[in-house]
Amino acid sequence: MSSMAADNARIAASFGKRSSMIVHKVSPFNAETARDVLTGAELTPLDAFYVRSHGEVPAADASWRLRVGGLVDRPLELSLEELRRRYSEHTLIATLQCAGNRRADLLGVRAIPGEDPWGPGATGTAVWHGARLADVLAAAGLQDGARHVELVGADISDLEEPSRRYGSSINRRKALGEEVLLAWAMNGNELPPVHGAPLRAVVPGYIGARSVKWLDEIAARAEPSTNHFQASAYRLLPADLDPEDARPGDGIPLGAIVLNTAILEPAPETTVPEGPLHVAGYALAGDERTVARVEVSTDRGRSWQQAVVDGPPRPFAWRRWHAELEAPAGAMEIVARAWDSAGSTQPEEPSHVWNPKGYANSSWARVAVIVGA
Ligand SMILES: Nc1nc2c(c(=O)[nH]1)N[C@H]1C(S)=C(S)[C@@H](COP(=O)(O)O)O[C@H]1N2
Ligand SMILES: [Mo]
Repeated sequence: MSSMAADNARIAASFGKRSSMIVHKVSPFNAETARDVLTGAELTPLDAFYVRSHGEVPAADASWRLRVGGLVDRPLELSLEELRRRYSEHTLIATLQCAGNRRADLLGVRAIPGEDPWGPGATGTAVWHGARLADVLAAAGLQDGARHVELVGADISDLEEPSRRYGSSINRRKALGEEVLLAWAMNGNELPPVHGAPLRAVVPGYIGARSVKWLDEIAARAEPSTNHFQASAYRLLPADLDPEDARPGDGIPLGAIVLNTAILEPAPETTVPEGPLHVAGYALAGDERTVARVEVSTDRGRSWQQAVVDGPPRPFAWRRWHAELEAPAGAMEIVARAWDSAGSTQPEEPSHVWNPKGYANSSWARVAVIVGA
């Protein structure tokens, strides 16, 4: 192991992660899951689940309470024990995916200063246990004027001047969806510190940024959150706007995930033997849509072959897929695209979706390999 790889392994281990994690930043710790782990199982193991954090993991706080306020009739303050006792526990398999997933492919179009080159591993699927946000809001008495629900965490991001806690918001319709959980457990284990212990929001079908970790405040509001991560970051700016000139409120605020797929196997820029070739990946649809079909092509989309898609179609979780191709000797590009339950499919090229912060790369998955000796 090189000394850099050894350093990364040591840092990953200090956050409870295995050594194959691809570390993008040490402080705050940001790391993506290796391709072979994603192909390996429907549920991503905890020690390999990606981490995306904008500030350091806040210190555990024995006096932690969840406060629910804003436009509600009965503000609440709950310990974890009270939350678990008063509201029924629900279980859901849901995929988290960062809006920066597959940004690396956008970097080939034009530079994206200040953002890390995430590959296809800024995503993972877990079984979450928690209370429904809708049940807690019902107990608090959500007022008619509350059109948005703000979720605030205990961590501080210095991206804001003056520094402010991480926060985000979702609209009323989503907040009342039965899939949105206040989760205290992940894959049957207590929520790990780096994933938001003691409590995090899980907003299935929405970009990861809305699933606020270290959650301690919920506020019903008339307007979307003014927090940096709602008003300025995680917005799709037009391609011709310099992000330095962008003002809060510019661009399209990202909520629902945009249909996307990734090829995990074979790995890019590798040499594979001539003959039958196993291709595998995942696909994920946004909000309540499901992945209906996945196709692969080796002639740049002139003809397509159906992939075998695992599991029944269901919202909020990825569907893993695989296909067996015939690979003739020479250079080959494999592309893949998904279709969702609304009949939408994906744009062809990264340049078709390039945006100044490099979010929501929904373009065809592409992997170039050399077949043969
Ligand atoms: N409090 C807080 N919540 C947060 C973040 C953060 O930095 N602070 N990052 C968000 C982003 S951008 C993503 S993609 C997911 C990542 O969740 P994970 O680290 O558990 O995989 O958490 C979201 N929730
Ligand atoms: Mo993210």
